Amino acid sequence: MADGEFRSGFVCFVGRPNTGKSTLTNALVGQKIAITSSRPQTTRHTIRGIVHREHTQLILVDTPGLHRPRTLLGQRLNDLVRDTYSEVDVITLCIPADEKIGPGDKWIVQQIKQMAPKTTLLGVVTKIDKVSRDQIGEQLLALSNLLGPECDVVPVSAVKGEQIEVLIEVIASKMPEGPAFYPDGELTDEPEETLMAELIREAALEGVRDELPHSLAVVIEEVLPYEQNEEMLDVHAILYVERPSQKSIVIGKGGARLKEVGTNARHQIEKILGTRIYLNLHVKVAKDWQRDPKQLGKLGF
Ligand SMILES: Nc1nc2c(ncn2[C@@H]2O[C@H](COP(=O)(O)OP(=O)(O)OP(=O)(O)O)[C@@H](O)[C@H]2O)c(=O)[nH]1
Ligand SMILES: [Mg+2]
Repeated sequence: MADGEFRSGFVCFVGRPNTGKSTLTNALVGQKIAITSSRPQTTRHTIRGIVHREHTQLILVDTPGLHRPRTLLGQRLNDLVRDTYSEVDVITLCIPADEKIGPGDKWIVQQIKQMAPKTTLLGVVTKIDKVSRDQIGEQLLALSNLLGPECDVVPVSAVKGEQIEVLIEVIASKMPEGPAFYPDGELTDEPEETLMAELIREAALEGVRDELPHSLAVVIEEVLPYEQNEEMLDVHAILYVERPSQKSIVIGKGGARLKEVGTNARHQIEKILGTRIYLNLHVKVAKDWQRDPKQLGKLGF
């Protein structure tokens, strides 16, 4: 890049659920702004992260994983991702190094080429720390065949921090010239309440199985100054589940699980906000909210 030339723009990360999009977003931003988990379909809204470098500013848009939807929530999440195609300069498809490219990936590429035929498409092989060098090479070739010869492919490991700066340079090179969109130092445009709700959901996801991760939603009810200590915040949150049986699981014997979730979430929130908090968690049942348009509306979908 020539001296003095500043490039800026938007790039979204898309891919099947659980392919490492949010972990990569956090690694590129250099701070946790998106929650991650080993369960598919963790991300439920588009999250903007901002990367600042001397000659570039990249606005990353992390999106929910794309899959064949089984609930109204699933449909809404897919629509949300499709909406972002038209708003970005570069679309980056994430494929994990340790999984074969399949029909789900081909379907996503078809959709992108149909809906955003002129947008620059880039391929990323994620989680390269999990496989051998030979396997990385094979996956890069397979991804290149899937996308076509005009698209670059880049291998990365977000967990090991490998190739992160290389990926930033490759994305920056595809951006138009233009000024920064966000002030220096701003890492996300997520409201603090959303960050708090997400960190609570992440803590609650830890260790639960089957359908429960999908049934969890978190809403921040109130944030007040803490009465006994003005420097602390008093945060009231509700964890919604879909059935009474799930409520008992989340609360645990004598409230033990909920307490642990509260402690873990509190530590994470305090780290990110830099403020000490008092966290009140309540669990409520919102019957089948994933399929109910009214409930979905109330929960912000
Ligand atoms: N070993 C390894 N694991 C990774 C890497 N990146 C992500 N993971 C793991 O893969 C799992 C899924 O990561 P996420 O970042 O939540 O995936 P996602 O694509 O955002 O998932 P959805 O939001 O559900 O679509 C988590 O358990 C991560 O720790 C990586 O570079 N190396
Ligand atoms: Mg995610």
